[in-house]
Amino acid sequence: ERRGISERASLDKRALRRSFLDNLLYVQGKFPRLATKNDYYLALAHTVRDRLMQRWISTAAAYTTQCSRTVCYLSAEFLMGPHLGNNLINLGIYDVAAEVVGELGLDLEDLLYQEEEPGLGNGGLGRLAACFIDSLATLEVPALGYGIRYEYGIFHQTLSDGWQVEKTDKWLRFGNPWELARPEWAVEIKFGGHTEQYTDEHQRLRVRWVAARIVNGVPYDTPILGYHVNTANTLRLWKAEAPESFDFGQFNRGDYAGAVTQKIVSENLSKVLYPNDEQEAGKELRLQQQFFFVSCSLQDMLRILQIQRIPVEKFHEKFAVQLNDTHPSIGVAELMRLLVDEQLLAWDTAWDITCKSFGYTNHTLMPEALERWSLPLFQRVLPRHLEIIYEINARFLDQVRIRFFGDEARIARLSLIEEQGPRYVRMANLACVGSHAINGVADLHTELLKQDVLKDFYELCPEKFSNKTNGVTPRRWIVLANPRLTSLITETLGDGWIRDLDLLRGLESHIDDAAFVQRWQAVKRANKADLATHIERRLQISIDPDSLFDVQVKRIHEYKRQHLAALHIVALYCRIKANPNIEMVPRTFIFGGKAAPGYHMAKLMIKLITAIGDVVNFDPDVRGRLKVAFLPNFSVTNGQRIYPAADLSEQISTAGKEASGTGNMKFQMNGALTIGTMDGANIEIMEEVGKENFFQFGLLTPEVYAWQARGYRPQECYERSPALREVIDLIGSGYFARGDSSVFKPLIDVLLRYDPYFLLADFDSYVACQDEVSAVYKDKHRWARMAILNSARSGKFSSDRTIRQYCSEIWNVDKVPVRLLS
Ligand code: 26Q
Repeated sequence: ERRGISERASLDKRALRRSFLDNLLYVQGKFPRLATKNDYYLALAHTVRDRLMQRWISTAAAYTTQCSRTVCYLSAEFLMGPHLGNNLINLGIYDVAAEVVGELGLDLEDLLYQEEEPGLGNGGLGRLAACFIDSLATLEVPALGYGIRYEYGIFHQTLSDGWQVEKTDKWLRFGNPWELARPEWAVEIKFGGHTEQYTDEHQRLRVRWVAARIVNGVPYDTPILGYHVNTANTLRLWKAEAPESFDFGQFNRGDYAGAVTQKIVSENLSKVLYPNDEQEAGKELRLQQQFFFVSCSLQDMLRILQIQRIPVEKFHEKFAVQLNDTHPSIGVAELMRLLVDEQLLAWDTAWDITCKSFGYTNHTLMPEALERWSLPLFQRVLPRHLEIIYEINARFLDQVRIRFFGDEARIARLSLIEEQGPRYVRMANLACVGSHAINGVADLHTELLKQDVLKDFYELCPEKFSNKTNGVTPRRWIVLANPRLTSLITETLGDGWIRDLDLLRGLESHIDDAAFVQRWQAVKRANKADLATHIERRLQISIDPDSLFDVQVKRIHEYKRQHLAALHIVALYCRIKANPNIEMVPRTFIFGGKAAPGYHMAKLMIKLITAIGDVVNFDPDVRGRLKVAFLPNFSVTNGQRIYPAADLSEQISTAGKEASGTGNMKFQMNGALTIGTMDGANIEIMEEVGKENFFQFGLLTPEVYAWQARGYRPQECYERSPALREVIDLIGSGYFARGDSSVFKPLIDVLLRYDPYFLLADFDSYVACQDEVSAVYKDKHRWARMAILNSARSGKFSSDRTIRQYCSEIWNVDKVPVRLLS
């Protein structure tokens, strides 16, 4: 029996080949002759999965026997990206796996691209959660990621005539070899109905929640292996199912169809990920989803306490529960309900436990993005939680009144309930009151939270606030995405940098080594050639790998200002049209990103970029000096091809709007230079690399505020800048829309009348800065040295650093090394 485990989990080449062929036969039911690429992918996935199991079980055993303190990361989104390549790297068998499949006439990369990525997130926030669970496992910290197993992830984006078209993301179509259903740990979740008071056997007044509807939550577990360690933590995602018994009333009355309808309604709960769409804010199903996964997760934690025989009063000693934005913040009220109504603890005891358990991370500075739920909706879905929130609020405001007697305006701002006009529950306020720690995701963002968005909470409890600047995992974003760079760095420094990214500083001493710089340039050139081939295949436009690759990939949003980059392209185009022989550094502009389906201006921004491309790419006057490519369906998978091939990283949000950004860090690590505003983590990137290695432009946050206060007139910028006028007029004329001046009118009108994101104010500064970029790029050697320094100084932006700070400053949790059981 012992030999059985070790044979099936062995990492040597012979055993891998044996497993691969066995799995093809016994899991896929195919001989090599009939096997499809997908059969081979799944056979390899199961080969890797077999090797994860032993580590997963050993990890669970270590945590259970040691009753380890555990991080529970609650997130409505986990944007994981494909698992196979990452697991091969973390197991240390990527190269040997490539040999095994190679000897069978297959290409490993080809098989990796078979995997449908689990796109269970919108963008930055969901991808951050994925980087965090990678780092937690690598740092050997006991952790559970809790979320929703959406049947449909973020929509698949296609383009039709340059307009975005959404397709459903059927990621589970061919099955998911990485997850294991655990129906034995299913929980019941209540919705709606009403509450009743009753007196218990000790004559104490208690509340009972009589629900209108019950839904089952079934956990699906995915192992998350750390890099070169035995730790395999768990990502536990909940699927909603109709309880078998609940519809019998209806069924027995003969309403079979009604019972089936109920089943469909229940299962809708985990059906689809909501795009971060203002249109969709306040939707009932979204609140139900949030409560569903949070209640499942908290009940799961109580079950774990029970099996480890830990008294419920020690909940906060066992678990550190982190709220990824306000999406799971209903957890504050739900934990109170579980502790008071079900575990029968006294209110004060329960409140003490709750506050000591939760931490809250804020990810936004946009006031309109703060989550609120209308009272009638909240009452309808969660009647008991509304009562609990009223009670929390009454006690909280009593404390506030002691500190700020008579300051009614402040009390109204701090209240969990918004009372002016229609009434709302304010989820950020609930998260702040119910947490012992509140953090922003970059230095500037945290400062703005303290001065602005959460000012009143800061003045009440300054000690709760701290900054945790975001980071990204170098395993996925360098080792997996950029194997050429990985080889070069490892040959130069050894492989220690993969777990300790600060060691990249060692590259600085090679900056005068001509052979090293040349190899560096060859790596970038090869990555660019790969991406050029990919673009040519996808978009049927030719790309010059020696042109400057100028890249902006991220969700499409006005505050991120993809249209500012578009204005710059048009400015360059105008220069060429005015003087066809003008000398110009050839550039390839690469864009990617999804627009929320109901966000019309964002969709128009995509149309503008593709329309400019359709003119510029084929105008003979341009002579190939400018190319514009909008790569459809930006995703983790596509990001892995794009970041390694970038020369220039566009991080051009209006100062004070981007909480952090994380794409900026992925570009930097892969040796792109940044053109950026002093926003989010850009500021810290510039601090690390030095001003001389960063292209900074644009208004600073206080300047933006001052312009706003003075009354900003974008029309004046337009009138003052001839270059800007020419660009705006050309777009406004319909030049990029076959003469139809109506297409881009809404976009141009907003810019000239309101320009809420200060594009016109920043235009001249941006264009001047881009001219500086071109001047530097002409000196290829200088550019390469700057790029090397950017990479060498990216150590701070490893999510390992971020997670160490969360562990010591918020979670108070230590690592628990895992011994392999055999
Ligand atoms: C809200 C209500 C209804 C439906 C959807 C949503 C929703 C969903 C996702 C609202 C926001 C999000 C995602 C926000 C997000 O990704 N924020 C980004 O977080 C990153 C990680 O901290 C930062 O780097 C980015 O600056 C920030 O924009």
